[in-house]
Amino acid sequence: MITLYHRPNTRSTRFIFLLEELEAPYEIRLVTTRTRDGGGGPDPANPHPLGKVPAISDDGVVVFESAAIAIYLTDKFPKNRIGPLPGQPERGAYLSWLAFYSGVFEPAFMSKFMSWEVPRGTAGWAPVEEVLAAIIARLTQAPFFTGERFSAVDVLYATSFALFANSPILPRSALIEDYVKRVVTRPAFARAIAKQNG
Ligand SMILES: N[C@@H](CCC(=O)N[C@@H](CS)C(=O)NCC(=O)O)C(=O)O
Repeated sequence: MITLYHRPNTRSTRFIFLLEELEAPYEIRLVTTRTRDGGGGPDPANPHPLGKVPAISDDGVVVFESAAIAIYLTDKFPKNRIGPLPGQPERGAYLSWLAFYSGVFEPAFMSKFMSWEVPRGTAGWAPVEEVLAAIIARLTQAPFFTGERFSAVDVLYATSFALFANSPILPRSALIEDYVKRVVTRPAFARAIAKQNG
């Protein structure tokens, strides 16, 4: 049984979406975290080393950080083919875009949000415009990051894009809007939203 350490309306909500897609047995454990306004605080029950969400425990095996949790869960629950497995050709794109999400995409948006100049050639990420161009190039070739099939990669990117939909830090793109629609109209997304308050 998977335990998801979760706080509503945070990055952990999309793991309810993923668990629903996987039809995995899971329970939600609501925890506190620090909040944007300086309130809240880490929950001693949460195994994430920084007290962040998401984290999961699989009968005592702890996994934290979104990309790692995505890989762990899709490897463990392969029935619905939500993540390419080792040996499948799409596995390369799967791992690459998941790592890109944590190491490039999120820092790029945070840089833009904070108006930081990205020291190109030194920072491990790149300006958001360049990152978005790479994503648009990928989604011009195929409907999803790994190709023709929806995967956990799309859970991370599409829910992030949905969050930034009306923000000036995300330039408008019909291609991205269509992509987000393809993902958030999935029934598992609606189930996740219904369940996210515990
Ligand atoms: N790098 C983490 C980010 C997780 C994260 O920052 N989560 C926020 C909620 S959206 C959080 O728990 N913040 C509380 C804190 O920073 O202590 C991941 O991708 O899983």
